[in-house]
Amino acid sequence: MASTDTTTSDETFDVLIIGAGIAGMYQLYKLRQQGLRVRVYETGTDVGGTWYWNRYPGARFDSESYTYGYSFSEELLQEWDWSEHFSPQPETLRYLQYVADKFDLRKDIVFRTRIAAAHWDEEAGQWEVVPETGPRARAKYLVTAVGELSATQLPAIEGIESFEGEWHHTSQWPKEPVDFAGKRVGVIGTGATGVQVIQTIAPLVGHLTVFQRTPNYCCPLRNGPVSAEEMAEIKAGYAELFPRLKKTFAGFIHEFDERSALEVSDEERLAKFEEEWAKPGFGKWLGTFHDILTDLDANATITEFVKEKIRERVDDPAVAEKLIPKDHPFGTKRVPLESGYYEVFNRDNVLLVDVREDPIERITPRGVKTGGAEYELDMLIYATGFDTVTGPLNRIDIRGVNGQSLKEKWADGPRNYLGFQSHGFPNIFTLVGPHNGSTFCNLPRCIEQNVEWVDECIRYMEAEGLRRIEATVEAEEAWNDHVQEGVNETLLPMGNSWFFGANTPGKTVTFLMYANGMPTYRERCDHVAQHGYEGFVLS
Ligand code: NA7
Repeated sequence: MASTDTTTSDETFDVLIIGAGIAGMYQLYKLRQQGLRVRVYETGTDVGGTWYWNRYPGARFDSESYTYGYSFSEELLQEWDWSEHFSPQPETLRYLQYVADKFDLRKDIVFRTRIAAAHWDEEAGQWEVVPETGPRARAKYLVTAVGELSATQLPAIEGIESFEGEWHHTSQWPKEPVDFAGKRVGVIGTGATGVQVIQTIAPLVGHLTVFQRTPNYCCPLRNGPVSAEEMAEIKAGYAELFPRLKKTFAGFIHEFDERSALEVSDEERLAKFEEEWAKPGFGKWLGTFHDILTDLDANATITEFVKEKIRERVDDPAVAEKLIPKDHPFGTKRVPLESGYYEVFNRDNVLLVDVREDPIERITPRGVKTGGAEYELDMLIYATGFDTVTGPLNRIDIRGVNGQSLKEKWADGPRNYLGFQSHGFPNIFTLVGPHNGSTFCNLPRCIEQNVEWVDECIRYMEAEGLRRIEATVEAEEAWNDHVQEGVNETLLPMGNSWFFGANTPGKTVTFLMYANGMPTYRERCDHVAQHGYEGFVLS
C-alpha cells in the first residue's frame, strides 16, 4: 500500500533511479546537469549493470565496440580506445568504470542495495523506495534502469539444490577466477550466452558435456584487434557515425538491403549472403534482404544457407543435424554470434546431449540425470537466461495509485505508453522497459534516446511547475495496438523466444519488446514531446 507516513523516509530527492548500468549512469549524469537532486540505487558493488554481472568466460559484445560507447561526450569518445572490434566483458566494465570516474558518478550512487519495493504516495506526490536494507528515500520522480536481461533464471529442474559440485549461473559469475583444469563440466543452455561460454571453456576443461534443448542458428562474429590506425579512423568518423546509427532499424551499423530476397537471382542472393557471412557482426541477421524477417519464403532462403554452413563445420553428420534448428526459422530468435562454436563439437573432450530427445529428469548430487543416462560432473554451468524484460520490474513490489501492483496489472502482459509509463503509475519512467523501442536495439544507442526523452520530460515538468504526469488508458491501449501490429508483421512470433517471455515457465506468452524499429519509435516519442506530452495527463 502507498505509505503516507513521511517520517519513515530518511531523505528526499527530486529523482530516484534504480540501477547503475549504462542507462542509470547516463540518466544520473543528465538529471544532475539540470541541477536536480538525484540518487541511484545499485545492487552490485560497482557500476556497469550487464557488464558488471555477466563475467562468465567468453562474455563480449556482439555489437561493434565503437558503436556501443556513449556518444554524448566528444571528449570521452576521443579519450577511449577499444582494443577489439567486439570488446570482451572486462574491457567494457573498465570503460563504464572510467565513465563513472570521469563524471564523478559514484558520489550519488548507493551500492550493495537492492530495492524491494517502490510505492506511490498520492497525497505527497512522491515515490517512496524501500531498500532491502537501509533507510527509505522519497522523490517526485522514479526512473527504473533495471535492464531487460537482469533477472537471473535458474531452470525449473528437480533436485537442482542437491548438486554437490561447484555451480554457477552465467549472470552471477564470481569475481574470483574459476579453475576448469581437468574438471568434468556441464553446461545447460545454448543461447547467446551458452555459446560464448562453451566455445571459450572447451579447451580449458577436462571434459565438457553440453546439454542442448534447442539449437540456435549461430553465425560467425569475426572479431579482431583494433589497430592504432583503425582507432584513429574510428575517432575521426564518430561525428558521421552516430547520426547514421539513429537511422538504422536497431541502432547497429547494419542495414537491410531494400530488395526482396525473392526478387533477385539465385546467384545474386547467394553472393549477398556470402558477403555478409564473411563480414563481422550482425549483418547476417540485420543486413541482408529486408523481407527475411517478414516473409517465410524469403526467410527460407537464408535459413537453408545457414543450415548448410553449420553442416560444413561439424565432422559428424549426426551431431551436425542435432545442432541445426528445426523448430523456428532463422532470425526469429536472437542470433548468437560465435567464434569456433561448431568446431567445439569436433573435439574429443566434448559431448553434445540433446535433451529434447533424452530429457533431463533431475539434477543429482553427482551430476545430471536424463532418461537415458547419468552424467557425472565436477561443475555445472547454467546458461539458462533470464526472466526477461518485465522480470526485473516484477521483482520489485511497485505500487501505484490506490496501492495497485504493477506486477498484477501486467499479469496478462505489459500495458504502458511509449514503453515508458503505465496508467495508474504516475511520475515513473521505465528505461528499456517492455514495449519500449530500446528493447530490440544496440542498447546504448536506444538508451541515450530513452534517457534524453525522460530528461526533457522532467525539465518540461519542472519549468511548467507541474507536479504529476500520468499516461491515459486510451494512449496505453493505442500503444499496445501499435506494438502488436508491428510484431505481427514479422516472423518473430514463430521463434517463441524470450522476446515473448516464452522461456519462463508459467509466464504469459506475449510480445515484450518493440519491433517497429528505432526510427519509428524515436519519431513517436518526439511527436508526443512536441505536442505537450499528448497521451499523458499533466497536472
Ligand atoms: P537464452 O537465450 O534465454 O538461452 C537460455 C538457454 O537455456 C536456452 O538454450 C534454453 O533452451 C536453455 N534452457 C533454459 N531452461 C532449460 C531447461 N530447463 N533445460 C534445458 N535447457 C534449458 O539466454 P542467454 O543468457 O543465452 O541469452 C539471453 C540474452 O542475453 C541474449 O539473447 C543476448 O541478447 C544477451 P530453450 O531454447 O529454452 O529450449
